[in-house]
Amino acid sequence: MEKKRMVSGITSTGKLTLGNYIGALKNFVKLQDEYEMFIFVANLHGITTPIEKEVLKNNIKQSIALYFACGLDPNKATIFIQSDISEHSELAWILTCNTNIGELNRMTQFKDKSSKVKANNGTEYIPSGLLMYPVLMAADILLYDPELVPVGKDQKQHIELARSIGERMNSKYGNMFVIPEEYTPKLGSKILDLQDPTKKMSKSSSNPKSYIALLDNIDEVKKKIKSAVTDSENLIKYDLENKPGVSNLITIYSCLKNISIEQTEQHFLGKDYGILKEEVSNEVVNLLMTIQKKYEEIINSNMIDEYLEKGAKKAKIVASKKINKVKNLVGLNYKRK
Ligand code: AQP
Repeated sequence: MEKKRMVSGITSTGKLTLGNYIGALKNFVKLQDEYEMFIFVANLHGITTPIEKEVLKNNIKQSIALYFACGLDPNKATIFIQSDISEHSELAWILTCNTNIGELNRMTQFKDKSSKVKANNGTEYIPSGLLMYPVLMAADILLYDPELVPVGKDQKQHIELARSIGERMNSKYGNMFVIPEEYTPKLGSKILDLQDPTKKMSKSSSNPKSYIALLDNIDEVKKKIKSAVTDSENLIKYDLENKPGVSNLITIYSCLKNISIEQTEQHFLGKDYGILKEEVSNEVVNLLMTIQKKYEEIINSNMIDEYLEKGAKKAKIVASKKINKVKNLVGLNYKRK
């Protein structure tokens, strides 16, 4: 039986976090046997807001090495760098011409991120990439005809947009794209900021204490978890609305132990926040030590280039076939009917 296809990527805006691991990478690894996976480093998305050249290069290399260190297998999944497959940008333009500005203005992430840019530098300068990036994301997806797109909660609206654009193109031009469904993990689709647990843990946060990077120094990680915001109740109970900090620690523990929230609550019954933090810390540290050991082996070898070449070749075959079909259907190839 043919495997179902999945596609996903992680933006190279910073150092990959525990949120990226639990919400994305851990699931990619789990699903790579069952699905035909296309996983890329979203470096074109990485330049949406200003970023130093050397920082970007470093983020790309680190991300790829971390994909492998976390367990993605180049013999199972097709792993590549987004900008190596020029069809992503080409399709993004064609989709842009079939998208309304109103649809993009409504995106919650655009509203959030554009208001942050304004607040940070006190000007009205908003990079147009912030508005347009969901269209590039739609292209990233539709190019590969996946049945499923694994995403965290915050990306749901963008998947909806990709579906709308795909459906619009299909009804305008004929059978162009497979319309994908989103795949959201039941648990861990939104790991929260350690200092402000009303927000998502984010790699581009200006406060390093608010996130755990997979390559963080182990002592720093312990300190970050120790100083994670909780509440004064000293009751280990999952209640996202009233106890977001504690609920976040419970979620992290459950995801890393592969147990349910109820099992975690049961485990910590009658214990205090000190114990909760200590045990969460032990789990995170064990995970990070394993990842960091593998990362060191990979980053210092020439495996990365070899694997990427292999991944890009496979991705290119699918992407070039699709872009040709799109160009023909849109009428860009004057020789084709
Ligand atoms: N905190 C999170 N909890 C669960 N899942 C998360 N993801 C990201 N943060 C969390 C999931 O990881 C995948 C790749 O996301 P991304 O890095 O491309 O973009 P993002 O969602 O915008 O993540 P960041 O860290 O907040 O990026 P920046 O700082 O650049 O804006 C997605 O599946 C995402 O849901």
